Amino acid sequence: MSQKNERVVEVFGLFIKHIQEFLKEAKLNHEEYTNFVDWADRLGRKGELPLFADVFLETHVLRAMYTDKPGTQPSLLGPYFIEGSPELTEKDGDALILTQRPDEAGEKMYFKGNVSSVNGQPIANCRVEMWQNDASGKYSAFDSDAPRYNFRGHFYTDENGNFEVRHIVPLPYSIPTDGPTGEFLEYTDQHPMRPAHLHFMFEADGHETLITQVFFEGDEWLETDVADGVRLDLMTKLEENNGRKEAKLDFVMREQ
Ligand code: MBD
Ligand code: FE
Repeated sequence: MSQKNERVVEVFGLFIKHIQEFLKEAKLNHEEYTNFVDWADRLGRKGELPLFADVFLETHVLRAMYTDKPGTQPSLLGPYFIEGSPELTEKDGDALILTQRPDEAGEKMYFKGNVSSVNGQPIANCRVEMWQNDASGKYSAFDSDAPRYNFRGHFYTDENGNFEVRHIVPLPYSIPTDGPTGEFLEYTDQHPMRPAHLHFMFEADGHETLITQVFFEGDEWLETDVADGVRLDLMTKLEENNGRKEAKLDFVMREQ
């Protein structure tokens, strides 16, 4: 980098200043310091830095940016998004079927959404990306035997901003506890659970990309989500209709 970017200089300057203040305030002795560096080194080597950051830091960035802003609250992108998902084409009635194996475990559900703009207009042809974990709590492409794009896909809203997807009911699950992130949870006396959730990313012309999650009323981990990703406007309710499990939620995108 030949030309220094002022913003980068500012951010890294603040980062080192606050790390130094942390060392001072915690009165770290030398042994504690080397233990801390060792922990951080193992966190990186195990590939858990994105996990750790998204669980303990990402929510604070989003709250600072979006609290009290109009439109649907963003939530965590998290460490388990990958590029290149297939466009969904197969249907069950009106519902697109989210990529899955023929004998996929889990309880079938149907999710209906509507995407509109803060100006009140429905957004047609909005690109909707969706991903979730499977019935064993795993995200494809991460520590999972499932095909790379299992439970990942994208599609477009209709002329009224509507979409419908058939997938499975996501389950509450544990972030990995067998590595340095798990150690941190023990040191800080926290459980590793996230409430069940669906991931969404909405992209539409003239609008800010909306990355968010959907949560389910009654989930026992809503109040203590280890990643603090729950927002009031991201709650849906799983309902039984003619023997079908269904849920729905409206999403509102901010203009650019
Ligand atoms: C997840 O599934 C997730 O969505 C986040 C934000 C962090 C860890 C695991
Ligand atoms: Fe997730």
